[in-house]
Amino acid sequence: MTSKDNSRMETLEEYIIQNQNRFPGATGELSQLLRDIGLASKIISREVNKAGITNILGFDGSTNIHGESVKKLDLFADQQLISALNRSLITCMVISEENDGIVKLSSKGGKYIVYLDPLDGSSNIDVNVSIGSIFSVYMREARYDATVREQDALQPGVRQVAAGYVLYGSSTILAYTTGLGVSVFTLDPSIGEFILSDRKIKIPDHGPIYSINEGSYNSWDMGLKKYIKYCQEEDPDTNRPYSARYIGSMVADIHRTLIKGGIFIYPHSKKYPSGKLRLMYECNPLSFIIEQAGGMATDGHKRIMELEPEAIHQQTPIYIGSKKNVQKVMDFLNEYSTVNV
Ligand code: AHM
Ligand code: MG
Repeated sequence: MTSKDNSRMETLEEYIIQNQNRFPGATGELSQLLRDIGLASKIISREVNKAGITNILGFDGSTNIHGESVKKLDLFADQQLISALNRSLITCMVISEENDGIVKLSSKGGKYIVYLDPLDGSSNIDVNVSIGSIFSVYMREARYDATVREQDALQPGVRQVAAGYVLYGSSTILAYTTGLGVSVFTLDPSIGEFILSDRKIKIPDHGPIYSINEGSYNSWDMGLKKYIKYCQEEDPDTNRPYSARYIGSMVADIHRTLIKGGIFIYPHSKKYPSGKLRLMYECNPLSFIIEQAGGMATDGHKRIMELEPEAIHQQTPIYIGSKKNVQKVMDFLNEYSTVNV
């Protein structure tokens, strides 16, 4: 959008308030929560952009609950998001990739529970590759009970009331859904505002791109091996061979998939028998976004958002993207389900 179009610019704040006004009984609390996340992500974006010129790059020396080294920016992002959510007193607890247990916030009566991956793809920070933040929001079921329990957070993805991501790439993009389609905003750094860039984005039904870490090929199931070979075969009618694209930052890979179509896969393997990616703060929120844009997300057999969670940090395989691509890989997985690798 050029400066000539300024009169038509709609900021994230305006957009959230207008949407809230469409629901006469709305309390405005979810709107506030989304604005809190918007504000925190602007601060994170600023730090990510100057990471190379400040002392913030590098490890802080500790490891998170998955045994991975924690980078300073991960902690910074975690703190910014949690303190933004704490200030508005509508969230009772946060579950974050960077914290082992639940994080109880000041408002014990707050009606929302928020899952966060504060800085996903953080191994890419040092090499200037895109990274992102992911969030997923649930209503607390026992909301007048003052005791905040981990059990309240174990809800299937179909119960999310909002979810979204922020991608810190060549520009900073925020995409979110409350179940009425996916809206996308681009941060204009000159005015410090997220500007609406797409009101109801749709993912193509089919896309000629596959995205997977092929280094683990030898430990995949036969059905997946056959599907990837299918992607590489020549067939002009179905746009094959597909292109391979893998950034290694899930938010960036999913954002490309949303725009261009195709499929992103993180399967189970010998190294990750249950998959690597986390159901509650990576797979569910990104599945909600992709489904709301008209796509599909499964664990190879079942819809991701219908999986019953047993633990806040549990992992799952994921096959996510354009409907036709996801259906195709599931056909391969079913056909070869009894064949050993
Ligand atoms: P992280 O949460 O520790 O950053 O790990 C998650 C990331 C995803 O963004 C990405 O899709 C995946 O790990 C890449 O894993 P791999 O390097 O095994 O391909
Ligand atoms: Mg992550």
